[in-house]
Amino acid sequence: MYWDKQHECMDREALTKLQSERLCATVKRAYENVPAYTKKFDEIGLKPEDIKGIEDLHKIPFTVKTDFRDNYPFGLFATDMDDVVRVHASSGTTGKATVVGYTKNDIDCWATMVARQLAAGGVGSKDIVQVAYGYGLFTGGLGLHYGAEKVGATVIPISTGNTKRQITMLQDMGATAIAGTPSYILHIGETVKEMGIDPKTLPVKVSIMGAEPWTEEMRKEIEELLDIDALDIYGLSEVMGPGVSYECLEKHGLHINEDMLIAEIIDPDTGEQLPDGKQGELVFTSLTKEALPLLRYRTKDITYLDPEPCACGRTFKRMHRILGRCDDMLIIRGVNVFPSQIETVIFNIEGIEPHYQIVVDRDERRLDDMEVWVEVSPDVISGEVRTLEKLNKKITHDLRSLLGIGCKVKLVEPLSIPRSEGKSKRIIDKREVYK
Ligand code: DLL
Repeated sequence: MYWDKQHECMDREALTKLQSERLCATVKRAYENVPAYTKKFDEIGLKPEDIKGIEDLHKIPFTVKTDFRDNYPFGLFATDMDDVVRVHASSGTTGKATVVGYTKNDIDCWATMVARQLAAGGVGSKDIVQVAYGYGLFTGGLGLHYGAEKVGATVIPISTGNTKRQITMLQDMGATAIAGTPSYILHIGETVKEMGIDPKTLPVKVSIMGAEPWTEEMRKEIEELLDIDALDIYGLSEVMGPGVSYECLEKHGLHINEDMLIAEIIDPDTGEQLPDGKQGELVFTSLTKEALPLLRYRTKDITYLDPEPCACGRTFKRMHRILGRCDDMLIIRGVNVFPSQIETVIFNIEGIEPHYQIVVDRDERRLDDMEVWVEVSPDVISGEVRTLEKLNKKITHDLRSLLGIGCKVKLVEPLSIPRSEGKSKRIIDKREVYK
């Protein structure tokens, strides 16, 4: 099932022409309205007129996450705030969030992206979609919500958490599709099993899952537990939110919404463009975004592109599921966490040595569990237990308020965290999420 066959199955020549036209308009808009882009272009003597089509893309300087921090909160917006109807935010690398904005038209384009995903999973106006992504500054909840409304489905905006209630809703309201992070849907599936419910009695037939890395093994498990098709949806706030690319029922890579975005793969070390099929860092340029035009945004996600047409008939290039990151960002229960954020908290607290380690695993419910080990100074460790407890509470509290998720803190003796001679090993991730 297609939502927008005209674009999703466009021939390559027409698509390239459309991309080139839209690229020129985007470059002009960014250069004329966003001082950060004017500066980037002027510094290398590049004029918007020098960009005549996608063949000139490589001339454009990259945009990176720190550009958001440097222009916090609205400095990268290309429209008046009068035209911005929504903002979302995701984690920055330190204390400041990455803020993104949308005009009415941007929201409509985004909903179209998600509608394409839903239709590709067989979801239409007769369906009921339970949205179990978080609603709020995170783009997951509202992103799926607007896409589901666009296809005319009935939305259950339940948000995340309260698993038993999720299952009751699935039973009582008869949702035919569910959207959420793969680890959460897996947890729902396992709870269904524990409760002795036969998945065949649930009308749900498909799940739309993303926001964090997952594996083919997880797909099989979820499909068996809930007797459904499990599809991968990719996206990031800076570029739009969920729906940047989407899987069809062939389950063979994610179609990139190429009429609204240009995807490139680059060598993360040299910045050189790499040919289709070669693994590297994924980079996006927006083609329709009004509030926040983005030129060559480096996602830090690693994958490769497949230009072969898919058996489903869509011509949009596919990206392989995300294979890793070229930075140290972790995704814990769908929330992006940078070790530098943890460092910001820890280094601002007295009585602590500048040594820490982050240990990530899955708990008995298969949900992510993060523990931060922090070295305390010799006088604190030999002091009163009460002082240690207070310190632990303070770190736990400060981490929760900066990261937006809870984690356990373990205070350890001075010198107990291994010192390394090169790059310190800050993260021990036992989850094996990239395969
Ligand atoms: O996670 C948007 C989203 C919401 C996507 C719901 C899909 C579903 P951010 O919070 O900005 O946005 O995080 C973006 O999450 O750069 C990837 O590293 C990771 N990510 C997102 N989707 C996938 C996926 C949302 N399907 C960051 N597979 C991205 C692997 C994913 N990683």
